[in-house]
Amino acid sequence: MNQLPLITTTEAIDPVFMFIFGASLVLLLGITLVMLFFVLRYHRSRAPQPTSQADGNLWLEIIWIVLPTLLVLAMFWSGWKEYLVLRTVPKGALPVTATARMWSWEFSYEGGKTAPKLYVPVGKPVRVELVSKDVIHGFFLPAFRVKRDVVPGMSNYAWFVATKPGSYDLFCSQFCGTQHAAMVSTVEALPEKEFAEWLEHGAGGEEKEAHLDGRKLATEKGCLACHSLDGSKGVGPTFKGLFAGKVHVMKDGKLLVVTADDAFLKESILLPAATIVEGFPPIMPVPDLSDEQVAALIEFIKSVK
Ligand code: HEC
Ligand SMILES: [Cu+2]
Repeated sequence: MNQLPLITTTEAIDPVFMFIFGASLVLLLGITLVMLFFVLRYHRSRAPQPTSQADGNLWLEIIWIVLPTLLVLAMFWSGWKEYLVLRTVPKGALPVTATARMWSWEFSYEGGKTAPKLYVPVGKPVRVELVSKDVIHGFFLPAFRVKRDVVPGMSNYAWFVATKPGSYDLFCSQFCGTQHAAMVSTVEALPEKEFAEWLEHGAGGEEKEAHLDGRKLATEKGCLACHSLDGSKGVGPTFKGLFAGKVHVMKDGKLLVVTADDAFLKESILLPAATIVEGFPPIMPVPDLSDEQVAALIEFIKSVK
């Protein structure tokens, strides 16, 4: 861009890809053509009897050992060199934490701002810390040639730089459960000024407030991946008509009928394992939520009638 000749992850990876792809293509065509030629030239109708018997050819053998060895070493070397680019975060990169959970992404910035999309400034490298709250997810940015597993309990990272403003796909590349396909988001690359504005104020204030919007929160925190709002059974029970209704639960190994009041909802959200709704597996992840967020979620669940 303007100052340093910063090599982007795309610039690092594409030549390696073209080299390996090109070498494979040349070999594929070369071997196929020679094979076809031999099949025709030495067809039984043309050459009914073997005309020569070669026991070996030292030079041929040396060539077909040395050339492929050099070729695969060259592939390794170019791949390794550019892999190091992927693993070496440029100085001054913007730190962002990507939190993956079944089945959503949350991106948080220094200063506490969070967003369901990965906002980044154009021209500035971004270091993404990869955190999983439950199972193995995959952080995949095809446009930037970045793909890295997000493993629970393991510290991992990726970096990239967007050189043009725009919206780029962000996928989860590891099959992580029934709603895996819904685990999509985008990288929103904004010009540096707009990004600074977004981070500081503007949309910032709104988003902070919006955080207490229960519906939005339920989407961002991934609740709606498991809980429907229309009465249909998902991975978990529907939120529709849940409040004040009767729920059959397993608690301490006993089957009970309880009323879904505030206290029950709160416990169900904060300690999912304490009471298990009958007919559902005990797989709800323990969310990490502030008290206000829990209150907003409960208000939201009450509103789904
Ligand atoms: C991975 C899927 C999954 C996610 C994500 C999830 N839940 Fe659940 N949830 C379940 C399952 C399964 C149950 C039923 C078993 C149990 O009680 O633990 C459940 C039960 C509940 C209950 C009790 C429901 C009832 O009918 O009595 C509430 C309330 C609830 N979840 C709220 C939430 C909220 C709020 C979030 C988001 C912060 C959330 N869940 C995220 C799977 C999920
Ligand atoms: Cu995933």
